[in-house]
Amino acid sequence: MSTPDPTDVHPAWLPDEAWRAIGVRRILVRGEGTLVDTVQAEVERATHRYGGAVWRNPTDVDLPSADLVLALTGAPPPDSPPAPEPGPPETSGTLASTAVATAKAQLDTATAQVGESLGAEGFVVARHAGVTVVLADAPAGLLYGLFELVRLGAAGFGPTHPVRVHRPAMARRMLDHWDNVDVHPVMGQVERGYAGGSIFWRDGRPRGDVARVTAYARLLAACGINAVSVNNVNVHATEAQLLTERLDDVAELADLLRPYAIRVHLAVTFAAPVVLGGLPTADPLDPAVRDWWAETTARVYARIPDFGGYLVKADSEGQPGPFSYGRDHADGANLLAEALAPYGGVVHWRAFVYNHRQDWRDRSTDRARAAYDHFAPLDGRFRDNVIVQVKHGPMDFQTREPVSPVIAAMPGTRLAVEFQVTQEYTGQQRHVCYLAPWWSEILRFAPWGDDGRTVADVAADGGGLVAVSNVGDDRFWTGHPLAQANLYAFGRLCWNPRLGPQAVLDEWIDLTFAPDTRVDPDLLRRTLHEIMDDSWRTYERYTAPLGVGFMVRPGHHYGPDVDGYEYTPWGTYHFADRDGVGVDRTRATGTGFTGQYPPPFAERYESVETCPDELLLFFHHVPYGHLLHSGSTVIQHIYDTHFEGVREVEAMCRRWEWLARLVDPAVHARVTERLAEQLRCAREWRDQVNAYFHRKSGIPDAHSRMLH
Ligand code: GCW
Repeated sequence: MSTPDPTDVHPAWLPDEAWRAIGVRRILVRGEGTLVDTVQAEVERATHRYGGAVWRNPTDVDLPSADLVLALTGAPPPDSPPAPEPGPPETSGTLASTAVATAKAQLDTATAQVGESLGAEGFVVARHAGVTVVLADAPAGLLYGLFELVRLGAAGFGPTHPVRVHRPAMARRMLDHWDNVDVHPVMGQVERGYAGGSIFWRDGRPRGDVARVTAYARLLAACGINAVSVNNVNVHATEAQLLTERLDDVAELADLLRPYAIRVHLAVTFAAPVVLGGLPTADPLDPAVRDWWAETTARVYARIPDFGGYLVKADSEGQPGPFSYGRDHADGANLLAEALAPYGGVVHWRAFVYNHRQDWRDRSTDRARAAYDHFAPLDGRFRDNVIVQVKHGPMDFQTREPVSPVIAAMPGTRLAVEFQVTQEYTGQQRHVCYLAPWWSEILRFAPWGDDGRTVADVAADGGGLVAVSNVGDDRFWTGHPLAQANLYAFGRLCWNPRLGPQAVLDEWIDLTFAPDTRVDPDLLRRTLHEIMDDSWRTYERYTAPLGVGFMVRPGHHYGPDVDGYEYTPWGTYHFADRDGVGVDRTRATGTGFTGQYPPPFAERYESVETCPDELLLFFHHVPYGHLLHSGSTVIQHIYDTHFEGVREVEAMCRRWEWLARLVDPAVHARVTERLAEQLRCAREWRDQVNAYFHRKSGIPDAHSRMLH
């Protein structure tokens, strides 16, 4: 692959045009610190372009009137008006000072009512007497407030509106890069990466692309991400050294991400005391091992004082862990947590632990059960700076899975929920698959019943949300330009999980597709919605049916291979025979997995009567003639959805053609090329899945279509 020209990188959701409404203002910036410096630099860049002006911490009383103020609440307001009394103050200061004082008074009233302050990252936006005011208690809040204004665009400078308070739902909003430092012989530079090389590393060294990493940091801050883990959770020999002799490489990245309020985390190997420290053991209860982690961690913080913490994949898919020493995951995680605690760091300890050397003949072992079986009994034993990081489903980022029962099983543990923005199982950024509707469904899921807490609540009270990044050195960042929307949406849902996926898509469209290229803005918006809103369900329709999962080509996981994983050790089976298909995970006759859910889901999933159609084959083995709630039989549903899915992709292709004159030609060309591949691949899925089930079942299609 040729090296991309760094000047040619797509601006994603921060094109210059998105700054126009801000860039024409006369702006006061109030406050001190690195992040306020960033705010100033950002607005200066915009005003240079669009003709506005910026003043930082002005002291003179004769300030020119400003129409945008970005201020820390602790900073003295412009020309120091008298402290506001409740209600709009009667000051004779400039309009800007009046607006700030008014916003502050409104804020005080609002926070008194809610009983909460803005916190470390919250902010308010208000508009009063022709002045827009962003106030924050802490610098990060000011930065997020600025990006909210970017989102608002001209609407942020419209008619007066009262103070609006914004606070993130999740304290930590994290992306994990599965980036290798060395190119891995099988997995390449980025494991499960579909957007070229790593933006951090190349061929065993830091890539040193300051502009690219800074641009990335801006994009992440603009959608609310505040933590990044910079190397793969499968920690190989070179990557292990990032913790010790190659710590400077990590520090360089931390320096680039810090101005955008992003903290660096590092994936470490549990065997580090052996492979890096030369100790004979990594036993978590061994005092020498504890000392090694304490000393090593002290060195990390001496070099990177705001280091976020460690991320660990242990006893999983060949990674070392505490099991080698007869210890459990609480022993392992607490060891690292103890070393991090003095500095306020956290350990993200992944719950993705299962037997990947299963005998397919063994019908009693169920991979879906594994995370719960390993972790639920440990609830209450983890230190409070341990975050158990749970994949959202019990298997592995399939197109459809139930929510992981672990999320409801560990009330005494801080949990983070892990998503996969990189589209390993959802079309690998060659297929359009807008994932926010899927994530939104998961985040709104209430495992204890409709009146109970949701997955988002559990994450918000615990360790927040994490996702595997989909970014690489591709000029569009994500390979498929429309996959940028997934990254943007993940950040926004971390900030506010109640946002509707379509509203988030609107934000992304407005920011990304600059208004002056829109001949017909409504056509562009409508068409993108038509292509993207339901694209996850379209993908589901032409791939593995009814929640059964996998059926992908082993190894690279792209394209259909119905039996590809059927007789492998990975625990990913569908058990199709001539009579039926699906995995019996009931308590009555199957693996008992349904029993890991609290009522009502233990009951709802147990019965074929109440199990939702879309998860039927995840929980039950049923005959092909089984009647779904939809009124269709399982076999006819398989045929119908596969034909329908391909038709929907054909419609996507046609719709995208209509946009030829409305979007940047380079974006248009790239998406066109990807859609052609999506269509080819969707047809392949349709024909292989339909032919497979036709041959197995011998049941013809009710509509006599070609089944091959
Ligand atoms: O889905 C699997 C992927 C592996 C990945 C693993 C994990 C980083 O195929 O490539 O390893 O999940 O989540 O650890």
